[in-house]
Amino acid sequence: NIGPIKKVSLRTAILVIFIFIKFNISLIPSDSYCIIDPIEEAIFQNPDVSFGGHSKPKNCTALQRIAIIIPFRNRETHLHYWLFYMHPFLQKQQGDYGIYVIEQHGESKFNRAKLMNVGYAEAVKDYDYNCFIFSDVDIIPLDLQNLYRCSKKPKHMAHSLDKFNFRLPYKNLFGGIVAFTKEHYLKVNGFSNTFWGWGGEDDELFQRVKAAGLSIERASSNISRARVFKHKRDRGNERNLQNVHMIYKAKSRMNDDGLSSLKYTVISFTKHRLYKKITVDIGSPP
Ligand code: UDH
Ligand code: NGS
Repeated sequence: NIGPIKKVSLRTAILVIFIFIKFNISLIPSDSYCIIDPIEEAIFQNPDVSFGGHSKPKNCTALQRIAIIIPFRNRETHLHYWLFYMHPFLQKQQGDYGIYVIEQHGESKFNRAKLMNVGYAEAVKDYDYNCFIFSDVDIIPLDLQNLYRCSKKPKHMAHSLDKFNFRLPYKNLFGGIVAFTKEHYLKVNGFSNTFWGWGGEDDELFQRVKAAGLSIERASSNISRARVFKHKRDRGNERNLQNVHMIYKAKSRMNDDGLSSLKYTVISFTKHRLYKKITVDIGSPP
């Protein structure tokens, strides 16, 4: 026999429990189990990657030594997810590879192309790389058959993206991820250093490839399917319409603007557990 007050509190307790179950309410704050930084998991899952982000197959010698160059500023979360997905992927492909994150120091307009050149110039000082894969931080391949390797021709690797419904938006697109042998990257004198802000530097690289008498290749769009992390346009990387005019002057500029004219100051080298970060001052637009 329970008293009327106890009866009311029992009824209230049952009602509260019912509401919690019905509306899926939890007393544990949801962020306490959602915010796990993928870098922690990536470090845990990739013990064979050496400090600074280099890995190579244990029982054979790879023919290609691959530097993966990532232009970077203020995209930590994307980088951590990229490392989480890509280290296992690259190891399964038995790659002999190193990850270089090239961070633009300061607030001036972003220059993706110049950061790529810095990545090349710094990576060759570290190891005898013969293949260079220049990749955005936000693109993840979906099929292990998509080989992160160089080919006989410069290779475009971001032509089958979810954001374009896995179709090529225009024939000469050469953005997102490209792979060059050392010989070919030197032949085109790298990217131009003069594309500040968003747009066009990849189109200009395509023109350089043509001007050097080379052509590009793409693997089948089925195996090249890739996901792009959704994001807003970054501050400091606004579209620069002036870049459009420079694309078709690639041939006349190619020898003087690129690796041959590259100038920058290294602010810091940091060997992280799964990558090497090089922070650089690359100047600002004239
Ligand atoms: N990047 C940075 N930080 C920046 C800008 C660019 O790290 O502030 C790097 C990063 O590797 C990125 C790459 O440069 O993946 C290319 O830049 P992006 O991702 O901004 O270029 P994308 O063409 O997207 O992929 C343009 C913005 C589209 C916004 C659309 C909103 N719906
Ligand atoms: C073109 C840009 C390229 C860019 C491509 C795809 O318009 O740099 O769109 O961009 N060329 C110029 O601006 C001249 S995307 O839709 O992936 O953001 O790569």
